[in-house]
Amino acid sequence: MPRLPLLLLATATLLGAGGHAIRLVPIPALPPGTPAPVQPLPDLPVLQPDPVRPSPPTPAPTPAYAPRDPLYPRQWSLQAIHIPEAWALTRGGPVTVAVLDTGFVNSPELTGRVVNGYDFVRDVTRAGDGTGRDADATALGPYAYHGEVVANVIAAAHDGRGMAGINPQAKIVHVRVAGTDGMIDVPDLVDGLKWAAGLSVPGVPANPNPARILNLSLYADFIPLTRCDARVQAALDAVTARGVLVVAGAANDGKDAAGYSPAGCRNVLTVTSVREQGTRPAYANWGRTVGLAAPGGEQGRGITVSSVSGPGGERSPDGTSMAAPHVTGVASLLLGARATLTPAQLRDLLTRNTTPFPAGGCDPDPLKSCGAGLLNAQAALKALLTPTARK
Ligand SMILES: [Ca+2]
Repeated sequence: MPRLPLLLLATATLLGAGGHAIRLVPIPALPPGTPAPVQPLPDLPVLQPDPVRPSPPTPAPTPAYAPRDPLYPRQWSLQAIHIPEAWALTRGGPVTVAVLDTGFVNSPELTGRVVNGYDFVRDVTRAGDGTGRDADATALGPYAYHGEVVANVIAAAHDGRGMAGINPQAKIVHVRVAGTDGMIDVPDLVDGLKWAAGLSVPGVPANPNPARILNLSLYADFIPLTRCDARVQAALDAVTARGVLVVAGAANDGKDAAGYSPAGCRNVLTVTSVREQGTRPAYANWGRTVGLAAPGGEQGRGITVSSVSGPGGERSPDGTSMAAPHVTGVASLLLGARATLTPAQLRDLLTRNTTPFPAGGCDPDPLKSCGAGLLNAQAALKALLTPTARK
């Protein structure tokens, strides 16, 4: 049976490849080392101490707060989505987020908050670790950085080193679904989705750290691109019924996202990418299945991130892979402020409290919609924390 691959979303790296390739541009692999031990985190309570109250105590606004992390002044994407103003409302909370991607990298940005989750890559050749599925999700191969930088956008520490993440208290569970070739078998993705949300998967121990949000910076390359894959849809439906929000990148083909999986599926919040000016780069998918846009940048003006394997400890990738974790990070701020929010409530808060695109649209062609608007963390949090602003 031919493999139906999923490809990770990134169009370029610091090395630059020219054009907007679907595949990741190879970079030097992480240096070989001993796989890091599993670092289980305690189960997180589902409820706040007093979930009935309209909102948890909100710290006094501190608009002057700015992380001292040296890359922060170059993190234009955080300004674009009003993260500094959001940090005046909340500095985050210990929400568990699963990153279904290339796997575990022991990033100093996530010390004490990252879990080496599970390796779902069954194909021994593509796994590159001598085994099929196993409990070590360590990322291997030239794309190992991909899951690392996605996680760092969401959760990097405000520690005076590297970058600043959106929710510096979030806990990351790395679920390895991509092989060393950066491709993903659909059954591995389906099982990874279920496991990440705490659902049972035959032959795999239960996830001790079920996530509230799943980040999918990946997409299917099915030909023809006409529909959502039924297996992926069934998994998305199951995890949503469990109360878990799924955030996915729209993909980097410059085409209608409706034909892509998971971007074109139901029960997924699909995110396309805009550049700093709020307009759609040519690579970014579009259309009615796109929920909203977030910064994904473009070549020469990517998303600045910490990366242990990057030159000088940093990278500037661009693509819808980078847009999705901005939404995931803000969703985790919302869940940190109110743990009882459902996936539907999170979607509404995120898509109904956006910044309008310049001149009314992200693209001169009205067909090429980027969804409800540009992610706005401050507006979404205000809508949550101000009862009169809610409907
Ligand atoms: Ca940092």
